[in-house]
Amino acid sequence: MKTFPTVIVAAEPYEFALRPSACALLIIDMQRDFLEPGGFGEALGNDVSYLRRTIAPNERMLAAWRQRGLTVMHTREGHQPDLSDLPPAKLARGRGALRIGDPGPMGRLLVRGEPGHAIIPQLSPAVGEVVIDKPGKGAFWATDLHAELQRRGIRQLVITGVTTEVCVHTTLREANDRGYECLVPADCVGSYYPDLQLAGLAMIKAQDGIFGWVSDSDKIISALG
Ligand code: TIU
Repeated sequence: MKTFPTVIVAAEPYEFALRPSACALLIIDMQRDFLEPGGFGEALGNDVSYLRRTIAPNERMLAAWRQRGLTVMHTREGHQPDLSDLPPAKLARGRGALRIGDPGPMGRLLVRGEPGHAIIPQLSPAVGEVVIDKPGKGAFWATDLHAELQRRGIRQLVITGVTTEVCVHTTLREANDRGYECLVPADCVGSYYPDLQLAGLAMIKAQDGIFGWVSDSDKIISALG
């Protein structure tokens, strides 16, 4: 891979020194199950339209990373068809009519290989882009993500996807503890709850960047040049 000079991204709580060759774009769980009607997100009682505003900015970020030949990774939340990797406590959670593994209009909810488990077509992974299948909210738990990043010399993550306060936040916190510098473009992460979106972003940059930095897609793409 080409090496690129460090670029300075306008961010909060202060500017982020982005090292493109050491910085992966990590797109969290942009799956039909969370973003389209009839999936797991809606089964939990959520309005999926809140998440759909993240699609266009994620497309722009993905194009920017691909054009420069930089590292892109995707994650998907989901379980084996026999649900052997689904903790009973996760299965039992909530009081909705539908649960993980139940049939829905996009196949069995949150089960690997079902139509709803797929990444939305707008952000389909390209050949060579790592796709991490994860049974939990965090992308490091029970996956090879850390090893895949380490072997590519990745030290920084631009984390996008859904949902802000759930899988994005869990992954960001796991990444922070493993020594990655994390930058989150606010327009590329989404929550079903506007107040939790704001709180999730505030928590990242509070205390002078306790978990990382917050910026937006335009600032990151223009800094890359
Ligand atoms: N429910 C919710 O907000 N999120 C999840 O269940 N998974 C992810 O965030 N991907």
